[in-house]
Amino acid sequence: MSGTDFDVVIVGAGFAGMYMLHRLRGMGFSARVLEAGDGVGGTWYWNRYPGARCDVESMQYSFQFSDELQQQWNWSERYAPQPEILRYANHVADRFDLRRDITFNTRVTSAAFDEAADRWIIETAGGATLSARFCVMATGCLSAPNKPTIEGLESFRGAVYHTGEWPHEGVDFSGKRVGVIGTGSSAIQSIPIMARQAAQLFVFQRTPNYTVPAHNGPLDPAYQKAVKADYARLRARAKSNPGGIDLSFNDRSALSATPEERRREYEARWAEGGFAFMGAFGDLMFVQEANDTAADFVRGKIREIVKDPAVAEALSPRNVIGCKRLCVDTGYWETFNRPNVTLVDVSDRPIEAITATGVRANGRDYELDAIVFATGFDAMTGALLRIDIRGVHGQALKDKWREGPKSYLGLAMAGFPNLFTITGPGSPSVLTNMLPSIEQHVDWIADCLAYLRRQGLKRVEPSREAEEAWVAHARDVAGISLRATCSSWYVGANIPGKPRVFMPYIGGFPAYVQKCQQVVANGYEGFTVA
Ligand code: NA7
Repeated sequence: MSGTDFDVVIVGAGFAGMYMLHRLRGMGFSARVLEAGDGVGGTWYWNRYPGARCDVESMQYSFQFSDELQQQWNWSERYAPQPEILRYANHVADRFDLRRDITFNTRVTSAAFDEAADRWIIETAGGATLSARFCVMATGCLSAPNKPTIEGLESFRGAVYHTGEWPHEGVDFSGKRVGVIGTGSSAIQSIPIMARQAAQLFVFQRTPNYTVPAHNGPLDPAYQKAVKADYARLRARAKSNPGGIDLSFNDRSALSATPEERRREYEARWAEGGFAFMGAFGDLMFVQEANDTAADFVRGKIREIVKDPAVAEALSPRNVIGCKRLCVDTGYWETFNRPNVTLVDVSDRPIEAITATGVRANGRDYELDAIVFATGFDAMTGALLRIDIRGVHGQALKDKWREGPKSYLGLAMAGFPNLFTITGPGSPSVLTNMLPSIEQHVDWIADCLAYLRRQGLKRVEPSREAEEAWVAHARDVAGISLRATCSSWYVGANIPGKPRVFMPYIGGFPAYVQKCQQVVANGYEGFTVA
């Protein structure tokens, strides 16, 4: 690393950090990216578990800031697999010559605001200290793995993995007895593949989850060509939808449709595959009875597919569909028909212990050679709070966020001048297609820094009033949706002791973008600049 003083230090070299660097460089700012891994790609660098794949279609889960890039890159499948997305991230890094300003294998441990100098002092695990006028946290929403403490884990003599920290060389489960803990998206993607390899697979399920088929396959070249002929149109349609994804939405109420009309609509969307399922009716996420009709349909599918009625029953979720993040799978339910797969329901009694030879649950010992923790992440706040971030008067972010994250627009925090978060809590982030959300945040931050430079200003910080108003608004909007009603990682329920606050902004991408634009049009309304 040459030099230690920068205009901007960016933490993280995932898609957010990479694009932030590209923008800042283009504007003549000096910037340095610090990245814990030894390569770019963030989420797609770490999550190398079998079957890892993006649930947003590949033609949409990609950068749009460079038309050349989106024209020249070719995706191979409808939903891109992790290795291909990682190749794409590396291609972006090479194409825009990003690596020379990225320091790899460098984990940031602290960031403290020096009030006298209006600069951030950033320290790394390796003992380096950097200073920067601005600090941008591009640390990701799902990047701090959740590793539950289960008694006896250290005594286990077999191999232990976490889906979010998968070995780069891969894992061969051939002939092995494998236990998977968790049935979230990572588990649902990896279980069908691990089941084909392992001698025996035991799935420890605390809460059954909804998943719909992906119907993945090779990307139709004609479709790819048609999109590229007018990519802007697809991008614009996507951005006009709440999730920033081009999906077909049906505004009609599920309750105004006849049972036969509903069945037809759900069948069509089940056949189409993916998130479009939740666009079947306009009120699915707002009216419990409407949601029940979609949930019943999926439970019916589980009963049709899974041959053992007791297993089908245990796999059937009872909660609101779409409340936890809907999963998209390839052969998940079918996997439970395999003779080498056993569902272990730990919903009534948590896993009792991990022993030297396996997992003890429901009074029984399951002998295992390997345990896979598919137990998710300390979402949205975890990666930020694992860094000791201190603002004015030495206030720690973890103290400010003791009762849940507070920010203005998920972009900046009162008391933490010149610090930005990309897709931070309080922004649409994980409820949207991350790539356009990342681009929108990066562009907003870049414009803000350009504005400050033009005005000869050194400091920007949201006011407490603006922050409080945004937090209150985000909470009110969340209350309208059924999404805030269950124990999901959106509300921090998966982490013991984490405050229960609905963290992402649920008002939708278009409304959020409009608000961000209005803030700028009104001279950075809600921010104090100096
Ligand atoms: P998730 O969706 O948080 O899933 C984690 C799973 O692990 C979930 O089924 C949890 O059950 C389960 N879990 C967590 N802790 C335990 C313990 N202690 N015992 C048993 N089971 C446990 O993480 P993913 O990695 O699958 O997906 C995260 C996001 O990445 C996903 O939503 C997409 O946006 C991409 P629970 O439901 O909490 O009862």
